[in-house]
Amino acid sequence: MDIRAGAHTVGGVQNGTDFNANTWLDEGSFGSWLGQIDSGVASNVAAFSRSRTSEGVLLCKGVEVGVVGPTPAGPRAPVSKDNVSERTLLSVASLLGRVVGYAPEHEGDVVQNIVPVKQLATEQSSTSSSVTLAFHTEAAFHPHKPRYLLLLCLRGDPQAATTYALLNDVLSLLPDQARQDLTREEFTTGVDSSYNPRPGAVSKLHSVLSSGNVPVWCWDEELTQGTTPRAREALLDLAAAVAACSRAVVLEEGDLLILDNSSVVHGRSPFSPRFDGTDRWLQRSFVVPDLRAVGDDLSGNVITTSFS
Ligand SMILES: O=C(O)CCC(=O)C(=O)O
Ligand SMILES: [Fe+2]
Repeated sequence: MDIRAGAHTVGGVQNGTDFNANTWLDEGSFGSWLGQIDSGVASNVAAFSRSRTSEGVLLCKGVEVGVVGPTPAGPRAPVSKDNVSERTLLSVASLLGRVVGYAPEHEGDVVQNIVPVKQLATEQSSTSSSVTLAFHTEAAFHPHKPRYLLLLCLRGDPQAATTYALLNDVLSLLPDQARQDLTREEFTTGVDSSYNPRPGAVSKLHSVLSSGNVPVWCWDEELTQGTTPRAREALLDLAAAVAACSRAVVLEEGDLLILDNSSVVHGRSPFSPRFDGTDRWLQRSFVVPDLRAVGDDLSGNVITTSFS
């Protein structure tokens, strides 16, 4: 972790008023920006995506975010900024696979503004603030969950720590019995409220750990439930192991944090926003390895699976 990459300079400031990141991605017109990604960032990202042994976390420092106006009051509120951060984020994300949005979430935006929303301060969602955001695999309930998520910090908050735990660390602490029990398909995960689910909607039965050579993790501390006594017992062991090897990073302006959603769970500490345009502001993008696997649940770059 903590790979420091050189400053990323991506050309002139543009007026963002008519800029739509989804359209831009659909047209593939960011191709010319790919060549402008700082070579240190590009090679670190490429090595990260190739490595079977990577820890699953890459932090690039000093990434250019352009001219950033006040933090908006919500993910889809108008913003006053140029397009540099969106172009940077999409260009780097496209090195890892196919960038996607999810229709119910932020209306399918491929670059999402993650900002504290006053009315949602206590929710278990990325726009909360006054509560601990529990550890989760991003969209753990989703059949087409992202392989990677990218968090680019436009404005930091010294109180807000992004927390995470690496599967390798957790496995070293997990009792053998729990590890075995977590590989059984005896778990369900509730559908996140941001996906407008029908009441009580849950995923199909799944395992929390895959049993292959390179284990894959699918767990949401709040939403994953065991359907048998041994599954529930194993979840308690898992939560204890994760708590014991939790790590944290306080994102600062120009930090780009890339998480491999198959081997890292993440969350966030509480913080106290002022809701005055100076609050923490991240931009987030999601990447899947291959759009073909999504089948019919796709419109452009937006995954349309419905849970309602
Ligand atoms: O705010 C953060 O640091 C992470 C929030 C989160 O879980 C997310 O954006 O997916
Ligand atoms: Fe998340």
